[in-house]
Amino acid sequence: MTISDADLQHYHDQGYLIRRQVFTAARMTSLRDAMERLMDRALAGEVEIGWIDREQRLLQRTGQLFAPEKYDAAYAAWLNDDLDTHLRALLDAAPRHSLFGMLASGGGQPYQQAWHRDLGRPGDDDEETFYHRHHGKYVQFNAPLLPGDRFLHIVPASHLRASTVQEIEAAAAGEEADMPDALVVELEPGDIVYYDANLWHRGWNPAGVNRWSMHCAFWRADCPVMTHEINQRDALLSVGHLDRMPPIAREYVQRYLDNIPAEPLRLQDL
Ligand SMILES: O=C(O)CCC(=O)C(=O)O
Repeated sequence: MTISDADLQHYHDQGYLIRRQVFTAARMTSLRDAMERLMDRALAGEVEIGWIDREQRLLQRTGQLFAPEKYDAAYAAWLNDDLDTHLRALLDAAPRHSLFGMLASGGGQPYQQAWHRDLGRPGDDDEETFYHRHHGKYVQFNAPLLPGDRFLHIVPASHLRASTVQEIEAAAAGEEADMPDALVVELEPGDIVYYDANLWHRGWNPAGVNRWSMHCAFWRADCPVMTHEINQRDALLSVGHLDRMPPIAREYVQRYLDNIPAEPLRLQDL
């Protein structure tokens, strides 16, 4: 489960790192079972989630899986027992919770994102400085629970440089985009791709093939919680909620709660 120096070098140079077969089949089953339990609870009216097709038990992308009504011990056990080692190495610091969710598609419903950088500002004068300022302080990942996940497209090594004219045009072209040097990330259950969310990337599943991919983000503990993360605070503070978590996972959430400033800022303003 370790991240080697060569892995770190690749992650920082290329803006992404694929680790293959680092989670057991049992772990994957435990996470799929958690999703089945979430759908059971939703069908029983105990929690609200979005549906692609309720009758076929096809849930939509869902976020905030650490909130009390969506929480499942399987997520926290995964973070506690498997992910923590990777995240500490990639961030070179104690990580804090930021986003914990799952990307989902299926039922033939197309899912076609435009190329984007999550927090970026393509074309701005200080674009490159902005990326350098934040790189390494946060990490995002996709980890598929279903086979044949070919739905994340990236432009390797695009995370620390200004966008080219062709990239900005490709982003504007939406579904018609022709992105130079694009790479399809090919993943199977047990694999994970860590990436800098400012890498040019898109989710691309035009045929609406069934997809479940855990999609989570973490920041270094000393990075203050920002406006896009703040809406989870009250739910995470629910009485007794933290007590349900194993120690390391609990610390992730506690570090988030401990680092909420009086006036959260947007990342763009940090
Ligand atoms: O679908 C994916 O793998 C990428 C998702 C994404 O980039 C986003 O929601 O911003």
